[in-house]
Amino acid sequence: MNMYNKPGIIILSIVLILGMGFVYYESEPHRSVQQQLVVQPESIEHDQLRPSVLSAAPSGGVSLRSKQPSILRGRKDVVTVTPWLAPIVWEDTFDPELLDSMYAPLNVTIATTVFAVGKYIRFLPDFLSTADQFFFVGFRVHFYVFTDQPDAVPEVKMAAGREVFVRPIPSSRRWQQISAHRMTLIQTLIESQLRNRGDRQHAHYIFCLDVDSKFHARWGTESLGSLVAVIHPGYYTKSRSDFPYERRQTSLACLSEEQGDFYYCGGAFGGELTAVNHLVTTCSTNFDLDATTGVEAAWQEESHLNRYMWTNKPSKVLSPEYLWQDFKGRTSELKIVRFSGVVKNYREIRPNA
Ligand code: UD2
Repeated sequence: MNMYNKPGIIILSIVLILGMGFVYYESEPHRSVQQQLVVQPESIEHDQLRPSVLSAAPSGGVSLRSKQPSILRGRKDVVTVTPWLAPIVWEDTFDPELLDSMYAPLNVTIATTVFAVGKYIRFLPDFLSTADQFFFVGFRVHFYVFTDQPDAVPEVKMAAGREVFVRPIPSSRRWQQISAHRMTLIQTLIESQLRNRGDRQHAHYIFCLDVDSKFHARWGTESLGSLVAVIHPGYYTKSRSDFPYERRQTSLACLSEEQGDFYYCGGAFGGELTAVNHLVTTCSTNFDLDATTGVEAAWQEESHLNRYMWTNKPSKVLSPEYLWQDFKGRTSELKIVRFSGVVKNYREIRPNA
């Protein structure tokens, strides 16, 4: 090389150094769990799943019909968008038929996890049969039932495209452990089974739901998004300093009184596989790291989920219609209950009260 190539060599070296830095950063076993501090917008993967009216109406939109939307008329009694511009889904904020027709051509599969360990197996028949009636009706749904009693899983007749897969897991003597360990098992399910392997993707979206609940009305495509959280019915009128977040600084789930957006449910969350995998991996890693110092967050994985959602804002937020509680009276803003926790006797049903 002669003198004249000097600037070229310098530019080439800079490009190489930047490139190596980028590869190192992306390959990242070195990235610590605390580095989830970046607020994540919609993932790229979501773009590939974005529903399109063009695909819904091959004739160029002529056959597509829907009510004229308005930016002046609509719900005024509730907030329908977060400060980071994610929709908050309430009844009468979306057109179910339009959304279904937009998602139908994408041929999506929705994986759904539910855990039924010990006496919680009794909730499974109602959960599954009501899910068949109301949960993503007309779409392919694969239910993954994790249980210590595979033989007790009921045979629920389901519509075409809807299947139940049983995953045997050990029982536990601590309900906290059952509840919290779900994140690790969901991570394994996504990584070993659901993700793209070769030419086959076993699911596009995943929802993770509590079993002691029933569906009462539509829960459908309006809930799809990259990272989806559900607002807990018990705290949406309260100030964040009163949320039952983990407050001890010794826990990786800690949120101070000035932090947190909403109080989200541990009993329902979901989204695209990649985003949910990042969530469950982070939460289970942080839960295990806490355990090494003898700390268990106030509400186990729900506390970690809330900490996660503070720094990784959900791209879609579902209103408490999507997880109500049967013992709670209806409030005026609640026009519909889609999914609700049944009344249960904790002392009788849990392995440890
Ligand atoms: C809340 C959350 C729950 C979880 C928990 C804190 C809601 C509606 N529920 O509910 O998701 O975050 O706080 O840990 O947000 N399970 C069994 N067998 C058991 C115990 C639990 O299968 O013996 C499973 C089952 O799927 C159940 C889930 O774990 O639905 C959560 O347990 P829970 O319903 O007892 O928790 P709970 O009511 O405190």
